[in-house]
Amino acid sequence: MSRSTSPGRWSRIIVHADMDAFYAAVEQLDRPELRGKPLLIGGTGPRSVVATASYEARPFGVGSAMPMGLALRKCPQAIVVPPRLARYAEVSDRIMSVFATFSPLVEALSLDEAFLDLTGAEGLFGPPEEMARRIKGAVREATGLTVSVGVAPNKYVAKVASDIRKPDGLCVVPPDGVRAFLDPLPVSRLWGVGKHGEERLQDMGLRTLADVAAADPAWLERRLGSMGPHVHALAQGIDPRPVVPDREAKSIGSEVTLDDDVVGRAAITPHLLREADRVGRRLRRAGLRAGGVRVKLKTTKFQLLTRQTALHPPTSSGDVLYREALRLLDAFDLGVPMRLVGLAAYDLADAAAPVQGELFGQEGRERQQRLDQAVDALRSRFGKAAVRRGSEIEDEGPERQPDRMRD
Ligand code: DCP
Ligand code: MG
Repeated sequence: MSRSTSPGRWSRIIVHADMDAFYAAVEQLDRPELRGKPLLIGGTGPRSVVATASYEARPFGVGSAMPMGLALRKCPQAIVVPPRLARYAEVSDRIMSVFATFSPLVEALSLDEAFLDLTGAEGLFGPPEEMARRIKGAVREATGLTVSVGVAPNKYVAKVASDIRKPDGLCVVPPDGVRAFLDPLPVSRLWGVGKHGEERLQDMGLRTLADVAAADPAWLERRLGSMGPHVHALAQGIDPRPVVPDREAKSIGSEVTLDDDVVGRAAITPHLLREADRVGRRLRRAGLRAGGVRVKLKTTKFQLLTRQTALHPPTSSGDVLYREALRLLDAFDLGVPMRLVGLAAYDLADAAAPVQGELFGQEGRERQQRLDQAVDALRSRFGKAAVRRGSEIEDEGPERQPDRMRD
């Protein structure tokens, strides 16, 4: 059967869906009096940062990760709303269930975004644009919220496409339109490059993706190392990575490409702590315990290094993951600069299942569980910054160390 689809043949149909101003949109949904108003979601403490800003606040130049104080100076009329993570997780579950009605291949990247592989699903949902419309409609119906959707032949292009017409965006990039779509975009649109990489590309006189695509690959590799072939492929719209469904996921991981490369143990540990906390929360939310933890580092030369260890007993505690991850750090050569720090929990099992051979230490484990639950509850009421661990406080050095609470 030859279907003459004029926009070129779709080898794959990949959708990227990303909720608009997610935390802020949920607050406006639940509290109608906040609709149409500039909102900053976050705490108000001296170290608080903005989790997200409603679209009404964004013209003032505020957004995610900005210190709250600065955001309030830029947009003094904004209403500050503390985050309610448990509620966002609940809405997220509903969104992911909607996605699951479109494809068995759904890969969630965070609470509010996912890739869907809809290759071969035209018979069910129509051509790509119709697929996107249906997904947006179904999310709106299930949650009352808007989602921006990009459809393209691969993940990278779909992700850029979902972002480009936000909010409530719908952007389809057919196979023969990929180059024209990417060409004029700035190099900041490249994936996994970070601020440093972006500056290096600028220094090399490369401003747009067309510049990168047209550059000599050997020269790119000489100047950028293994980042060269990576950016050259992306700039041409080439990205063969598959959509990996989470339900089959054998691990729960979290990682960040850092804005600034880090060297040495002391610079890496704060990132590891954050990732361990995040993975612990995700384990607890999913009702799982991990029988192993893995640390992943990527050097600035794109060399991927991993070390892992089994956990006895299995755990869902961020503290325990962090402690074991710290021990794993000893097995790395930390003298080279790193661009990515990640942590994954693997060997996952239902947290309700009994742990074999664990009679002793039960009490300590329950105490740790209660502590973790209390931290989760506080953070969902007051934001991540509300509760900090002793190890985070130590990282600041003695001059800023507050009085310790006695245990
Ligand atoms: N988030 C956060 N801290 C960040 C970035 C995001 O806590 N540095 C949270 C708040 C966001 C949610 O994750 O609402 C989703 O992140 P997005 O990057 O998708 O941002 P939004 O959904 O808020 O806005 P957009 O419409 O740009 O997607
Ligand atoms: Mg979003």
